[in-house]
Amino acid sequence: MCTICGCESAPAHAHDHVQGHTHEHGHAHEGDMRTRVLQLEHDILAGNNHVADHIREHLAAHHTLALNLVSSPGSGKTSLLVETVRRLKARRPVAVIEGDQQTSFDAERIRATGVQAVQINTGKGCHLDARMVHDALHHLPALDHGVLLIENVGNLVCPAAFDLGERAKVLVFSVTEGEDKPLKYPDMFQAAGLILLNKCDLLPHLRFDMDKAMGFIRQVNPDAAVIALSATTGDGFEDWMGWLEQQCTAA
Ligand SMILES: Nc1nc2c(ncn2[C@@H]2O[C@H](COP(=O)(O)OP(=O)(O)O)[C@@H](O)[C@H]2O)c(=O)[nH]1
Ligand SMILES: [Mg+2]
Repeated sequence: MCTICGCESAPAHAHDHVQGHTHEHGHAHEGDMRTRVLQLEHDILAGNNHVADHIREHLAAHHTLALNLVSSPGSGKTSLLVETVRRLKARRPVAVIEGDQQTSFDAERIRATGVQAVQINTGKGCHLDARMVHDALHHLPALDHGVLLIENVGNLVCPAAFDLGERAKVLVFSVTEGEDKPLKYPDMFQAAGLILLNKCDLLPHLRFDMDKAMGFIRQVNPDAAVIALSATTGDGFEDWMGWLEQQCTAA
């Protein structure tokens, strides 16, 4: 179970048992229940972090840059990845891990570019965890000096808490979502190392206040790089590809 939202995610290395005492009638005190939930959450995240550290070591040994793309559903992660791998594949080894509850549509969109993709279906799960990524890596070749792009399940809540062994979380925030999302989902905006402001080609048709959005982003995350772009027109891609190259050098 995902202890963040309560959905039926299969946790990585979760301890199924939770210690906690019940009183004589067999009912747990409310305080005990809270302690048990916190302990379970702690165990799940600790187990996840352990696997994530292992992935990070493996990727570092191959000088592979891993990025975890997070966003709400439909903000343009797959469109962005398709355009990105098209530009990147001639220069570096690249592969994609796709996470969705159902279907392999996104992996098929990536494979159409000639780049390898593994689809993970999480079923009722609301996020990818490190164990899923670890298992998916067994289906991909080593990407020496290359890039592993992971598209997480569309969800602005739970994926914020799960380290997948990535170098950075890249948050795709499209201008059709409204300026207020950084304040409504601060954990995700805080967790991001880079924020891609997508669908900027639509700005003339929207009442999206860019200054206000930037102000809200800076309230919750003063440090993340922010790049405005459009996966449809390719505007802004030079900056995004430049950021990727810098990260590759660092990896
Ligand atoms: N106008 C416009 N539409 C976009 C852009 N990026 C994605 N879309 C559209 O947004 C919808 C969802 O895109 P998709 O890549 O599947 O989003 P995902 O669910 O985050 O992977 C699709 O209809 C895309 O064509 C963009 O930059 N501009
Ligand atoms: Mg997608």
